[in-house]
Amino acid sequence: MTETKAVRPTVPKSIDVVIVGAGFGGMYMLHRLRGLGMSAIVFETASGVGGTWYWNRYPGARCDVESMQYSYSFSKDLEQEWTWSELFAGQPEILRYANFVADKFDLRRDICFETKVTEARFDPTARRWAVRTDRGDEVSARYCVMATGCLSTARVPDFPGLSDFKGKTYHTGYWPHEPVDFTGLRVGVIGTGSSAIQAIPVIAEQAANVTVFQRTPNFSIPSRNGPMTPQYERSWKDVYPARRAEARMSRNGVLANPNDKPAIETPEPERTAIYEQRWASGGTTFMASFNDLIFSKASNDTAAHFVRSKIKSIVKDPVKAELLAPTNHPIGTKRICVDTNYYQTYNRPNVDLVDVRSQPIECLTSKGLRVGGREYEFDAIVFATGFDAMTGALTRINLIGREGQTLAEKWEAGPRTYLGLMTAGFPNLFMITGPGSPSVLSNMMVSIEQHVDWITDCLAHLTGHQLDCIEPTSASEDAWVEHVNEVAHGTLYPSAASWYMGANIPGKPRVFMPYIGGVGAYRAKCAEIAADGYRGFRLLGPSRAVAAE
Ligand code: FAD
Ligand code: N01
Repeated sequence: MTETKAVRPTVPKSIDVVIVGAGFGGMYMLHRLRGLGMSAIVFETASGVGGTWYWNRYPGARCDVESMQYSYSFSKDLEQEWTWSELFAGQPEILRYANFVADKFDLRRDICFETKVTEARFDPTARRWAVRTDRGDEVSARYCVMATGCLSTARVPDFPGLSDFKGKTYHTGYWPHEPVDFTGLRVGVIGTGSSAIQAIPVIAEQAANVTVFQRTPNFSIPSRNGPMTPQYERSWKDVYPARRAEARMSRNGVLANPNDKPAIETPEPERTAIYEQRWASGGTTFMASFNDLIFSKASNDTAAHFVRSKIKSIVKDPVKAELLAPTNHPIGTKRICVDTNYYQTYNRPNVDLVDVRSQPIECLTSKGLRVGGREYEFDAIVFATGFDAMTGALTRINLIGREGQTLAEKWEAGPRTYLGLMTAGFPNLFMITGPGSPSVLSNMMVSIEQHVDWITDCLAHLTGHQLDCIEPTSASEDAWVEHVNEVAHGTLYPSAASWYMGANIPGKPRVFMPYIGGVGAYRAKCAEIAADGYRGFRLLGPSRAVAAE
């Protein structure tokens, strides 16, 4: 198992499929395409596989879906062979797993690392994509699969004076490969999302002091992480196929033991007892305490109130406790966080909290940053400020469709897709976990495998029927976008200024991007559409040109 660079493959002039990205999506896509006998090459900006787990090396980074579930299911051998050391694996172990998979399936020989795709232009006559990279590669591909990731475009806000700061700066999503030692340093952390909530407790153990700049407090549930016991591992491995099948048809791709009762109809003290039980067992499945938490504000309030009281019972300083208790969004409508000792960390004498909602960060200075006229001095600043999520990696590539329109232009008012898999005007271009699919609202491993399998079946269908072109119709796309919106607006999600809504990026359209209809229901829909001859798509054979509607 290695994290070493492979020999760069020779890029052919012409190929069946170009895959962009070598995270878990791109890696599995490559494996499946080889199984179909199609030629494929992967371009990846990083120097190794793993995507998210290659880039996000910040202290404390780990998954919050149990590792027995946050892992590939496609290979029975792999599933049995690999052993996780903790219930929720840390980033180094997940990266080792990605490298183990790359070795086991000999993936690197078709991956060009340190190569960014800069442009892909569709030629409607040849029905092929002309793909270009920053290394000067030019390749003509029948199909493109964008495995570019939903959380792969790290973003530092445009603070005035950004380049004035003389100390070290880091972004959680673009962390150095060499160890970062904060011992004895004064560290500022901007942001209190999932990344910050994982990083702050670990940084605070090292640094002389940590000052956290919080714009919006988040709800966080203790992970209750621990070592993987052989018994627990066996209890999964013995019944893996059944558990995986259940996860695939579940609401979020995670076995959460959902309670099918509404909170609002559950009397006290039974309701609180259920929250206590979920809090004690830990993790994101807290949101499965009742079946109406994302639909009913009154129900959601009971869960939010419960977590706020937990925060206030942990954090000793009442001013900090008040600041840390979220009140401006329903629980779960911003990505719920999972932590190890996050709230407890604020009881340390070396950790301070500054509210930057009432007074935003004015600027960075040579010594630190300024808020409310006061300068805070630091040796290092950590930007835990998130990503241009879901659309950022796609719209940064100059993707030019069959009528000359770029994807960025087409999505100016928000992303538009059919099933989150394809977008009209861009034939033969697939997206893995694209906007309009359950994606970031799910166990991404389950959603990645579902998309890769669907795309593989689709390509097999096209080849088997002597077809070479597929594109959704505008009508099917419009109907899907409307459905995605309708379902989202039937929940509390759109009421939060979240990155799901594009709200973390000034000027980004406010559209709820993922599909909240549920992983199982969505899978069934995709399968049914395929079985119905790819209803809503236009499929063409070599003899006809792609017709505009
Ligand atoms: P990525 O892993 O993001 O890989 C995409 C790759 O594409 C990147 O390596 C990128 O460099 C490359 N790329 C992008 N654009 C280009 C280009 N133009 N040219 C070449 N290469 C390009 N999900 C869960 O389900 N459970 C979790 O517990 C969980 N924890 C997470 C923790 C963190 C810190 C983060 C940031 C995300 C987490 N996620 C989690 C979501 C995570 O992103 C997915 O689980 C999964 O790893 C995504 O895999 P991917 O292959 O789709 O994308
Ligand atoms: O990013 P975020 P993240 N001034 O966008 C703040 C996955 N993930 O990297 O909320 C001041 O959530 C911003 O404030 P606000 C997971 O899906 C999973 O933490 O916009 N503050 C927020 O507090 C997650 O949701 C794990 O008001 C500014 C923070 O920066 C996603 O990745 C771990 C600011 C950004 O939080 C992204 O998480 C890590 C400004 N100008 C990540 N701009 C798991 O454990 C932004 N902020 C599974």
